Amino acid sequence: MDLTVPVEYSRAGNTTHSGNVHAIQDDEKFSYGTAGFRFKSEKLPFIVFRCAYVASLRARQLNSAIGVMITASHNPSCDNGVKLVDPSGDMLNEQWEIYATEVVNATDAELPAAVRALEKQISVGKTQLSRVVCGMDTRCSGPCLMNAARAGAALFNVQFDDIGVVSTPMLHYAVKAFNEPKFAEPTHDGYYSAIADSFKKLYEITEEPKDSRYQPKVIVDCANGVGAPRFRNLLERIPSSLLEVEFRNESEELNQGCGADFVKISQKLPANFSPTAAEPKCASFDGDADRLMYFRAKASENSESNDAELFDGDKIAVLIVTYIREQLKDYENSTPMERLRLGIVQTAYANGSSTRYIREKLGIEPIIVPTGVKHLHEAASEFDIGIYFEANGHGTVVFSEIFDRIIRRTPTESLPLRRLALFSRVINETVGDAFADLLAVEAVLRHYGWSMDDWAEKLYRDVPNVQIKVPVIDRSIFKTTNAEQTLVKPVGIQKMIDTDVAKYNNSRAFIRPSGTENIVRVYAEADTVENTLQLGKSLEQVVLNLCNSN
Ligand code: 16G
Ligand code: ZN
Repeated sequence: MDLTVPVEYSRAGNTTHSGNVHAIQDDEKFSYGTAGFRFKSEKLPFIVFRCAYVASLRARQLNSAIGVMITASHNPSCDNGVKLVDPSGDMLNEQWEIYATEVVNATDAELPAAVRALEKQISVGKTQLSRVVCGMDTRCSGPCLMNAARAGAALFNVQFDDIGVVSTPMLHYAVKAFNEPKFAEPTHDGYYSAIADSFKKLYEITEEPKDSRYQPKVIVDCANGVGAPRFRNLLERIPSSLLEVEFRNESEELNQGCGADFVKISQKLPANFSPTAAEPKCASFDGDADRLMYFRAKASENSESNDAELFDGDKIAVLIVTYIREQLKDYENSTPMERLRLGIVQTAYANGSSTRYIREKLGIEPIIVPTGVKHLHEAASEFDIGIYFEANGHGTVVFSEIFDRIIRRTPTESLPLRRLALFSRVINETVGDAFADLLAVEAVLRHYGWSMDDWAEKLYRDVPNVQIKVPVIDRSIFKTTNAEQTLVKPVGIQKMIDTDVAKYNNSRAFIRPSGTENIVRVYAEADTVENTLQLGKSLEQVVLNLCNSN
């Protein structure tokens, strides 16, 4: 194989979309983090080139389509990133994260040897189905990085499919569709129509309660990202009498003062949403539309207050599990012997009230795993119906083959089971998907005839909580265990956290290093807003003191 790397995609000749050369020093190291490689966009051409090469090798190994997504999600527009997607639409296998890291970190001189070493470790049989499927978000560095990916896949002559500007979940969906033709057509249209048709059919067989307070209208904050054009495309297939969507934040600065991450962390209304206007039901996507956060203006005596009341990933998860359980009752009553296993997966960021509600009211013991979709997805896949959501709005439901056979493929007269089958097709089970999740939430709210007030009052109320980012020089000194809820290093800090937490009622807190930024995150919750802020501040101080003393 000819391993001639086009000079613009070598470390030394790394060329940005503006045409500048941004050489990368040999000793600069990169690692495949929670969300792939994510840096300032000028670092990325050689990384994307090498990742696409790794993707093409994996595609040959598995004789399948492998995905490459070019996005930095909710990060600022000057950043970009790349992550690889496995054939079933899941996150990349962990061993291959290591391979990708090794290949990216080789110097230009070491690259041929690194590539040959990797090729030796895998066996390649038939390759006629191998292809690299690449999508990008709306960042202006995207097209140049798409070219880098095309060049990387070309090293092996692996077929390259540029599917253009898509949300991250659309790319995951397309990869699965390329590999499993029965799943869906691997095109934008295939994705839109599969989801929209299921939504419309579900709508038809759902009778809205007589005293319904449901409103078929949502105002969507698109984070000035890919959600704006692509969700508009999807909605062309859904009559506005079923669901009316008003779009905001479509074409200004990406993720600037808006988007799901901004709303979640600041608990404020995003740009262009007003506390005084009658905007009863609002939702935010993040830049690549794999997170969804519902919100509305928080009732306040101060008409200038920009505070938002959040209906976050936990609220969405509890709403969805309530609905699924209700639909399942028919099945459980008719076949008490063969139960479908239903599970809920959360992270340490889940609001304590949601975890208590799931445990005490729904009688399900939630599984808590470390942050990052791959951990949640993996744990949820152990169930026949696995619901996973991060509080930040990333989540979905995964369904087992048993579910597929019993619920989707067995003809039935039972309305609840038909609803459940359709609901499972509104959901994008490859990964959290803001569009699919929004349609799923609307379907459930309409089913119950619920307004936002109902959603807020009929399930559980959040305990006050706060998240604080503390910049640090070296986050690697922080090591956690117990799904990131306990700090084992630096030694002694966990004791300080425990002492602080014990001062408040209904309180919980943890400190963990971010997997995506050079910061440490403090999370705290307690019985009142004041106590929560105090607890958060005092833990922030613990980190600051530690950093100052080092
Ligand atoms: C990434 C993860 C998200 C996680 C976040 C945590 C994926 C697709 N995305 O956005 O799941 O919540 O990182 O960031 O895995 P942190 O480690 O900086 O808190
Ligand atoms: Zn995202």
